[in-house]
Amino acid sequence: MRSQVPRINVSDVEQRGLDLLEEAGCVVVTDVTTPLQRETLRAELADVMAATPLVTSDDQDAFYPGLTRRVTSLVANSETARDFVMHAAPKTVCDHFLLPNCTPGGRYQLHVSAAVEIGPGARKQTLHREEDAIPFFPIPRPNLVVATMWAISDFTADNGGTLLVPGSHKWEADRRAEPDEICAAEMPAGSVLFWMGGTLHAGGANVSNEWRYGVILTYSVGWLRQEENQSLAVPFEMARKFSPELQDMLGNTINGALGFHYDKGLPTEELNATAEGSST
Ligand SMILES: O=C(O)CCC(=O)C(=O)O
Ligand SMILES: [Fe+2]
Repeated sequence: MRSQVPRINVSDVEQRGLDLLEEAGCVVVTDVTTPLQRETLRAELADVMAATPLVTSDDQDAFYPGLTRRVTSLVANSETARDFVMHAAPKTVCDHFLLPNCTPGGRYQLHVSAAVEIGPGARKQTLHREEDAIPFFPIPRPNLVVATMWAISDFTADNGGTLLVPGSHKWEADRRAEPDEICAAEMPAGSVLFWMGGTLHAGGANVSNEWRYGVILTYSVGWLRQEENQSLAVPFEMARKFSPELQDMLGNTINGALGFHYDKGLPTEELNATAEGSST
């Protein structure tokens, strides 16, 4: 039988979602965002999306396929994306899978943020693991990264819905996925796909006439180098106004001694030195 991505409601993340993620390495969670949030996010990102050209390369080995568009720095670009980053559903998942692998008293952090559009005619991405960027640890390995894809439009097998290989987070590094082990995460707008840093996946091919619009947010243990440099992505003056929790999530904190040796204090103290109040 063709494999499938398990699906649960947002109210079941703690009860069932964690076990499903452990077993399958991926799960779709429905009813996470409202239509108003998705509309607001689209409006907040509209200008930067319009100013960002489509990938035009037809290089079949390129990580980003042609006819796709990718806008990063979402924390700086969208207040709604900030709410997504700090949402209770990823918190439940990351507390469970990442916190045990953080330094004592340390945290996990935002690793990558991007709005990803896949246009009609785009080819599929190459299967990969989010943890491919991290050397040294043999695969399978302890959980270092959790990934989420927020469906802003519907995701279908035809419009580029993310492809997953359930169970592959437990595979040896050199095992290749057979065609019947790969499935598309079909989900209505408002859902969020979660997958583990070790799970094989890819953006799907878009053979439809519509655009697929998703927001990818990934999280990593705080002692890792972030894939997206959040200290540069979010201007200092802006980060100062954020809540302490969001500032920490951007990596402006210490993890054991890591991050400590800047003026021998908490980076957030420096960040907040002249803050005139904070809000998310
Ligand atoms: O667009 C997608 O569905 C997946 C994107 C992805 O896996 C990535 O950019 O790492
Ligand atoms: Fe990926």
